[in-house]
Amino acid sequence: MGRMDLRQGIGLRRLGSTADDFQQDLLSSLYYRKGTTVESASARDAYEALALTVRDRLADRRARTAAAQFAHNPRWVYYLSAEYLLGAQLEQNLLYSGTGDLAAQALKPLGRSLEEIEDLDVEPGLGNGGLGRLAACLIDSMATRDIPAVGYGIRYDFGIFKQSLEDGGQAERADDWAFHGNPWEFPAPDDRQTVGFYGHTEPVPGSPVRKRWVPGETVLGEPSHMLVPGYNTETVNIVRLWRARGSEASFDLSRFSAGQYAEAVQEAVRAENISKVLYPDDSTELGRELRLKQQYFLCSCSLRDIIRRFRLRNENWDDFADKTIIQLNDTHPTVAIPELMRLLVDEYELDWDRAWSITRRTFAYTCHTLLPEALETWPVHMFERLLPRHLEIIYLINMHFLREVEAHFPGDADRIRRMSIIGENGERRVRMAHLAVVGTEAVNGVAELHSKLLRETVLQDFADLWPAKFQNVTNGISPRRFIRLANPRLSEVISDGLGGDGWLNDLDRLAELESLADDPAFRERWRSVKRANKVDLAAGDPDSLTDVMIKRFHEYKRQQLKLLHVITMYHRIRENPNGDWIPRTVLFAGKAAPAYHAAKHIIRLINAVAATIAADPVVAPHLRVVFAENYNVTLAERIIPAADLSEQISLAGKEASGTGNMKLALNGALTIGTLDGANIEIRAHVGEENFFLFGLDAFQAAEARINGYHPREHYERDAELRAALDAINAGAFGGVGREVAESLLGWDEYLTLADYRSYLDCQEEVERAWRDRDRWTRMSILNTARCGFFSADRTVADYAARIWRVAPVPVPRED
Ligand code: 6GP
Repeated sequence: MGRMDLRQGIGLRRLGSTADDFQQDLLSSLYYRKGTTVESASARDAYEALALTVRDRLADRRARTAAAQFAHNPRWVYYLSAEYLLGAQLEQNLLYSGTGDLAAQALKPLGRSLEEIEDLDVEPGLGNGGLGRLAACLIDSMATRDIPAVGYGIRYDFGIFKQSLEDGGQAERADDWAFHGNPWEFPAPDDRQTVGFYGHTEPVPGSPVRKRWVPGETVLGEPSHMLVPGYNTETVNIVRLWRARGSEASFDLSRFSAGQYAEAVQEAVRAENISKVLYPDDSTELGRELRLKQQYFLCSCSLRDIIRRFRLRNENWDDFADKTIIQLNDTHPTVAIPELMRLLVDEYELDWDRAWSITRRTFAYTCHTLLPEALETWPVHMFERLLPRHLEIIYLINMHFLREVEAHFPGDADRIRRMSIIGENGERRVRMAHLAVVGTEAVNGVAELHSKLLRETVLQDFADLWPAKFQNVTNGISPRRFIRLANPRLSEVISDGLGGDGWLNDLDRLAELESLADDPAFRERWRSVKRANKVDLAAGDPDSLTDVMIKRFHEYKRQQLKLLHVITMYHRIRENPNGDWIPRTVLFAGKAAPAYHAAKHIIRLINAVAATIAADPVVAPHLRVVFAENYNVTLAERIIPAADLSEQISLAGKEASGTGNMKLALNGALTIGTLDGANIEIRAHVGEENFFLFGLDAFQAAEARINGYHPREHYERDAELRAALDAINAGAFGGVGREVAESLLGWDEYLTLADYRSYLDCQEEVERAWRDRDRWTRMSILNTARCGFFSADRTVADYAARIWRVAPVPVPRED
């Protein structure tokens, strides 16, 4: 394909690229689209006009992308995810459209600075944690690699709750992120879909398999999309988000007229509740019908949209899987498997075997956890009520599947029970992970250890049956978001060192920094960047060791272990006030699921310890504990560049991968960590000598559990540990935290006490390294230089080659 100017036919003017052009367009947006003038524009008017002006630059590329991709009729990647943590859009889109400088210029006549305007840009917090941010990084990298892709998700009215501290404990407020509107979004009401729930099924005369589903309730799914630009390429993909609405007929005028105002809108409200709120939970199953409703809503709308897109260019169903790969981001969208079967068999009248062969080749599944409580299951009776036809289809899938198991392992009834999609221990439940493995072509974990543990433990029976199906694709992160945008100072140093910014699309090039690790002038610059970032963050003395633990609060991640270390340091400093202490700022940030009381107790105790230390004149000069409220992508971008030490201290065998560990290492923080998740691969890349390792490995942890673990033995044996726990129990920290101590001494599910001594010893090694500033800086540079592997561009290349089997479709430039 050569020239492509889609404006030609309609005589549309091309957007100019000079400062003058940009300014004109901004003023015109202000005037014609916001209906205001330079004189009377508010800051928000200026923000929206700027957003629209930047969006226009990308809309152009979007139109060319869609034309090139459809002309090519490729295999599309459809990423199905209940969560996306996209991060702030303005800074991203300025960078990806190369208009940052133009924008700063153009705002001047409005008397506004770009920083002031950027503060008005609200991050859509449509996710909880790692899985949601991974989705955002992967769609960024798919666009950057010119892979035709659409991300599908839910446009929650309320995203992840806003966290604040009240009396040192977590308080939650609703996140009405689009209260002022969202200028980045394009509504596409013509592509709305109708989704059914409840009701019953009826036989179809003459067909043993087909059924007619008569839903008892229908709601509309209305899509809008946001642009997902690639970096340094023409491609602009989209993320399409569904919002639930009642039908036009859902408003009951007669009831309204009778004064029954609430009843009049009841149906619409019930429909709209489906996309009302993101479940603030990332590990435990809530068991709520509304959540299953959300999942089905996402899947049903998205699949119909995918089929609509397929049929624009194709006719034969046998081509469907060659043109479509649907990646399931964990089990939340797994109901897409029986839904595709239902559409193919009941609506498009394909026979079962043909439909099943298409379905299986269309889906792939990524698992993001090892926690048994995070493996979703739904009560059969709930499924039956909400999705009666899907349950019938699941039974049929299960029947065929169990026959296959029986053929491979004749007479192994126990295995059949273990593998069945329907769990029969106690209440009968649908096991979504089993359905996801059975209905897909590939299953992957997100780090080497995780994939191995999936094969050898959680999904072992399935790996026995289909060894080739199981793969590993180690996670990665967007270098644009997490280095270039988050850390402009470091980016400049890197670009100077490497002679250009080509590394942003080819992160392996960071390796060229290695030769600079011994250059004193380069080291000095490296240090001054870190210091300046700490000054900006203003969390504490910029010359102190900035020790950060930023992630969701969960007992397996072991914020409580970090806290025991802090309490021990506090005791040591008090006992020896004139010791040669290394000043430290310990920074925590993260949210706890609102119903997760144990995690909330840990937050409360952190803040109580912080207050006690701050009020202690002996200890405060050496040690400061900070809890940064409302951790989100934007806050992560401020903290990560300022970190010296990255805490990745989960119990080995519990963290699937971690991605914060990658972000921090890439920004030159050194990791103290266990042999868990991607820590193992980070250590292998940066070198053992540049990583602080401690603790049990996954095998030892499992063994400790099997042999009968007694946390009290550690307590009895270790005087400093005893002092820390006794202090909590004695009420030394405002009387707070006894629940934490009780759980650690009582059962200590995640072997915190077993790893305490090893962790403290390792922290002493950290301090030895810190005292030698040149050694530390060298280690820091080498961490950055050797982490190129953790680019999400590499992750996407892996998925494309091994799981999706798709190739890039470049979008021609304008000439
Ligand atoms: C997270 C995992 O806990 C984390 O280790 C991983 O890096 C991330 O996914 C991306 O793969 N899992 C979730 O957020 C989750 O909700 C069900 O898992």
